[in-house]
Formats: sequence, C-alpha cells, structure tokens
Amino acid sequence: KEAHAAEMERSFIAIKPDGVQRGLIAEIISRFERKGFKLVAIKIVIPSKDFAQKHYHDLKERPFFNGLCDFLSSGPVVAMVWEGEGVIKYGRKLIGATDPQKSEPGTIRGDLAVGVGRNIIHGSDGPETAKDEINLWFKPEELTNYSSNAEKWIY
Ligand code: FUP
Repeated sequence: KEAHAAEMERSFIAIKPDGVQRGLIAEIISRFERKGFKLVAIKIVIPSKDFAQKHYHDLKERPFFNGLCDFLSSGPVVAMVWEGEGVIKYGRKLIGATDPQKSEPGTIRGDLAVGVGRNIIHGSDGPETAKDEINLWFKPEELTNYSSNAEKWIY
C-alpha cells in the first residue's frame, strides 16, 4: 500500500520539563521512532505561563490548572509533531494513562513516571486537538514534508 506523506495523520507530542530534566528525551523519541512514526517537526522551548494556559485551556476549570501551567512553563519543553497512520490514538497508547500509577508497564508513563503532576509527556487526544495544538506550537514553515525510505517497509 502506498503512503502519501501529505495526507498522513499528525499528532502534537511534547516532552514536559520533568522529562527533559530527567534526561528522557532520547528514550521518548526512540519509542515513537522505533514504532515507525515519522518526526516532522521538533524544537525546544520554555513556554510562558500565558502560553501554557493556552495549551491547557480545556482544563481551566480544574483545580490543578494553575499548578499545571506553572509546571509546564517552569523549564524546557521538547515540542514535536509526529506523523503516521493512527499516530494520534496509538501515540496515546505509547504514552499510557494520564496517571502513571494507572499506566501499564511498557508505556512511557508506566515505565518512566510515578506522579500525575509529573507525567513527563503530553500527546494530543484527538484529531481536532492535534490540529489546534500543532497550530499553537508551530508555524506552518516549521512543519516538514519529506518521504522516508523506511516507509515502504512500514506501510
Ligand atoms: P493527558 O491527556 O493524559 O495529558 O491528561 P489530561 O489532558 O486530562 O491532563 C493534562 C495534565 O494535567 C496531565 F498530564 C497531568 C495534569 N493532571 C493533574 O495534575 N491532575 C489530575 O488529576 C489530572 C491531570
């Protein structure tokens, strides 16, 4: 089957400040990469609190919202866009449940995190949020389109 990069699903994935500080960047990228997903955008940024509030706007009524936004803006975040068939849903599987205590072993949070407030990674939870989050974090020109030789062995 042929895969057309331009039509492929994309998800916004971010390694939060705890994941960066703990030296887990390569480990996390490796899991997405080995699965067969394609990295089409990446940068490291320290988001402002205002930006963190925009990113988590859906959660603004929750009691942990303020602490969550303080945390996200407390240090460097690795912002990424990953591409591939089913990357939104399967990316969430790779990441594991929100609460690392409930994440299965084998998932990123299950293997590498303990507390819900320090769960090291974010991943878009659906096609609409993926679009919104990619647009919030990246300019169009920061998103690449390229064909990977490996793809004919994946699709
Ligand atoms: P997820 O999509 O798995 O990141 O989960 P949510 O969007 O529901 O939550 C976003 C972030 O809020 C989580 F990554 C961690 C934080 N959070 C808490 O700190 N306490 C909670 O009870 C739930 C979420």
